[in-house]
Amino acid sequence: MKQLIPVLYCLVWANISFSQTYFSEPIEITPEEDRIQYPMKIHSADLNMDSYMDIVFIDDNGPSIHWHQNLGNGTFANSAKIATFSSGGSSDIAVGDLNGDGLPDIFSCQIETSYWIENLGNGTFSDPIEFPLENSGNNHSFESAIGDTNNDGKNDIIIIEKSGSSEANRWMLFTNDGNANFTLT
Ligand SMILES: [Ca+2]
Ligand SMILES: [Ca+2]
Ligand SMILES: [Ca+2]
Repeated sequence: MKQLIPVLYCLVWANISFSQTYFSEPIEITPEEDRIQYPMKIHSADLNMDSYMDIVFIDDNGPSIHWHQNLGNGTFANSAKIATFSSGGSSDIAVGDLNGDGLPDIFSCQIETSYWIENLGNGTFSDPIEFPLENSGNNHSFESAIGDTNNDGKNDIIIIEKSGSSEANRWMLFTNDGNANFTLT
């Protein structure tokens, strides 16, 4: 057993030493002239279904949603605007197929009214479609996630609605009938 201990030690040391992951130096995605003032809430998703993961994010000055198309050679296109909202402020975005056509759509959690944006394919998107969520009083929707919570194969939406007090904060689940018709559960 005594002879085994140094061997085991070496094996553990070697495993730790050679399993580390190293990353390259940061690569600048946006040229200086393409930078926006208030970027926030970034997501990675293949929006145009070309097998390359694109980048989608919020510009809180507007507010609006933009994406960088992944050009597939380690570079990204300049940002292109997907949608602009007339009022309120953006607080979060989530990405997932909401209408069952296989194209990832975008959910935009706005402080006053929330929306989803249908992915029409080939890097084009619908106008924002109002989401059946009525914020009231001091409550505002702040965080969101898309996922199939009841395992029926249709993506649902989870929203955190914040208020001024912990008692009034709400975690809400909206189930999806598969055609982007949502019901507060
Ligand atoms: Ca892509
Ligand atoms: Ca879709
Ligand atoms: Ca579901």
